[in-house]
Amino acid sequence: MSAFTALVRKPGKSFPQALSEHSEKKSIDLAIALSQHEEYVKALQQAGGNVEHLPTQDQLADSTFVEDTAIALEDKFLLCPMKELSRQAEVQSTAAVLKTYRDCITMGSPATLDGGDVMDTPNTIYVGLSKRTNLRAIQALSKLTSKKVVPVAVTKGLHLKSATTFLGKNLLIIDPTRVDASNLKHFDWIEVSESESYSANCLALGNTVLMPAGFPNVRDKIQSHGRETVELEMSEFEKADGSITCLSLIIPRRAAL
Ligand code: CIR
Repeated sequence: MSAFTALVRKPGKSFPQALSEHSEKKSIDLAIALSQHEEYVKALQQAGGNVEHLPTQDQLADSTFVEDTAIALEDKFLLCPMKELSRQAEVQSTAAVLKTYRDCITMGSPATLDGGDVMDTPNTIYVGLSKRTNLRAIQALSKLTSKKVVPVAVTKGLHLKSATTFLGKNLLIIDPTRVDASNLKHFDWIEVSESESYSANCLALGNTVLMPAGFPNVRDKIQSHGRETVELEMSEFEKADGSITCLSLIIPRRAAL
């Protein structure tokens, strides 16, 4: 049996019009993005995942970033009340599949939440207070889980997980210039510099860490913690302000049963 299920969605025809503040957003190449997405799917499978493709949504430019649409809680899924109007229709499309696994709930206005702001760890869920996620959502989330919910202010960039991701066993990879890290000090850190900031978004799957290609120093540091790394070309997703975790919604086996 697979260790986890990963929901993914190929970029659709309108992906080059994705929301983005990246300076090269006008040069997004759909064909390259599709081939990078294929490699991403292969990496998920090689890490032991069962990959389920959601239907492609050609009209929804950001729909390949499925992580933002929902969160796997202990016994249910939370459908995210996304702030960006152009992204809200993505949620129902993800929900149609999630409902086949577990119950889905949501939270009402004025809460706004993107999955990219939710960093789950064994006992605590850290949630970015960001351009997309507000305090009302964090307060509402704390009533839906037995874990502690701790806000982390995002001072630069889109989401909390643009700045830091949890690699398991108390280890974070982090660019501390982008967040208020005072609530994250008890973790061990792999600290990346501002010029390496894009590599702070990694996806840990058991002992394997998926990371963006082009950061050899960061790769070596991750390997020095005994992890295997898989480097992926992410150029087209980076131009759309997206990174490694954004491209999948991971359902751990316990939630997929
Ligand atoms: C957006 O601005 O919503 C998308 N272009 C990028 C979303 C990236 N998602 C993520 O970091 N979880």
